[in-house]
Amino acid sequence: LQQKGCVVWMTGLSGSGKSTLACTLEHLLFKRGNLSYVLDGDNLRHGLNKNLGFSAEDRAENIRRIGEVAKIFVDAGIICIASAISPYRKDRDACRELLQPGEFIEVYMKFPLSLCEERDPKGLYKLARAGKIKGFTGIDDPYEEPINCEMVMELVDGRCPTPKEMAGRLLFYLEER
Ligand code: GGZ
Repeated sequence: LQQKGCVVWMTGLSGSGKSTLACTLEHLLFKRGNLSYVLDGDNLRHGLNKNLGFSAEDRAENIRRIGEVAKIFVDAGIICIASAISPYRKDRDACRELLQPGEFIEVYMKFPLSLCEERDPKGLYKLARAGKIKGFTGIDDPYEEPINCEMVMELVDGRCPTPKEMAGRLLFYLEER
């Protein structure tokens, strides 16, 4: 049951599987008796961050708030799983700076835009391609890839690892640390 708080920060395009992986990891941790909490960008936009849109400034403020809340969880000894596109490197790095070395585990969901767009769980890519949503990440808004992140999730022989496989890998990482 022993655990130390940390932040598992998932970054990547819409439809890259951040929320699903966050949820799967939370379940795995719960089964092991570890306390965790998911901070999901899209969910928080209904409450804490409901006054924010998708301009670079608003995304920066969105990520700043998620980072500050995540820090509170770490202080409480909880494993905080954050999932937000967090497209700007400097915003992610600022969240890392709030924590002690080793407490911020950045996970890049490195799946091709074509795959995310094919999934299109909410039909948002379709709307973005039709010009009905402006400034959609990956379409007409930037995504800055991590340079030195702790873990990269990607295709293996053209196949996407399952959420369980990815969560298992993360769990192993957390156990080792
Ligand atoms: C990107 C958008 C946009 C635009 C609405 N760009 O896949 P989703 O639907 O459920 O999650 C996305 C969510 C992004 O919120 P985040 O808080 O993660 O974004 S950020 O970290 O960049 O602040 C997507 C939906 O909101 N969505 N408009 N223009 N995603």
